[in-house]
Amino acid sequence: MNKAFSEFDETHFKTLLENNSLYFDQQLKKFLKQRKFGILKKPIEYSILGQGKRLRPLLCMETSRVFNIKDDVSIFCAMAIECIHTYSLVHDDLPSMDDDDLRRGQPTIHKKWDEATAILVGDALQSLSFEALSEDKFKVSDQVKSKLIYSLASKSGASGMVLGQALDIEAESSRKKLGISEISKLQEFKTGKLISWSCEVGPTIAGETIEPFSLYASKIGLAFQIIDDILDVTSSSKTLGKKAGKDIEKNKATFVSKLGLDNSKKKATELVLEACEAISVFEDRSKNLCQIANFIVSRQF
Ligand code: GRG
Repeated sequence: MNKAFSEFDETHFKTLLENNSLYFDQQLKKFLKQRKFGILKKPIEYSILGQGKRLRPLLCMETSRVFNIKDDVSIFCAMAIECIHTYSLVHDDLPSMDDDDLRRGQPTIHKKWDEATAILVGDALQSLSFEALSEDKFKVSDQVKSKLIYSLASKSGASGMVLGQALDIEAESSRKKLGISEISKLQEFKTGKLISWSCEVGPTIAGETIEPFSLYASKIGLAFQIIDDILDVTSSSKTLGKKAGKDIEKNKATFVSKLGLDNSKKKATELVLEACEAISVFEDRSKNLCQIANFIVSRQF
């Protein structure tokens, strides 16, 4: 592969992410405004209109751009995945789960309001995700729509992200420490499944083969988690917008505790190259996806 193609152009990526987030946030606000949430309006908006990186929406929209699918079509998938992702963060922060006080640089929902509100906000966001995908304004065929709804339900539910979370909780309470292949498997479910759905949006809407995008997703999903483990050790709560140093505090088996910092970084860098290779058949049209993969390993937050 052409090296220049896979090199990270930070300025280009920043502009791409900023423009995408601007459009995404505008559309999301419009989508939320059309609904009546009563007393849940404030906590729902607080959870989802915060400082998220909007990486999964960018993946939905960028894999769609590979096939010339317009942003006003892929935006419904972008909103759907961000709703599920935000629900997972709100529930993950609950005292019965990871018990966190800080998320996206602000107090978690159960701290700002209470536990019942946090549970309900998560529940509401999950339903809202499927409202976005079943909207009449989402102009794709019924077949594509039901394919996307089915795959998101399956990847976020008990055979996807929720299973990953259950395995993570089980591992924390077990005395037996996980090995690298078990950590990778757990992460494939916990973080990987939503990333994989986001990357498959473009080819699914276009009716094209998803394989190169699934491979790309599996590489960036793993790289994302490795970097998350690295940042937990090397960064601060202020920079991350969530509590740092939690893995050591919980004596958790992570990529860093197993491989060390340098080897973890090396592994993540290799995965980025493999991710870019997986979609290189799309040549110039996959350039931005390769930049996203690079951002995942160079990110500081
Ligand atoms: C509670 C059912 C349920 C599932 C929770 C994804 C998850 C499962 C929990 C999140 C725990 C965590 C911190 C995982 C590490 C990877 C991850 C998903 C980080 C957060 O994603 P970012 O960095 O967050 O994309 P922003 O805020 O930028 O959107």
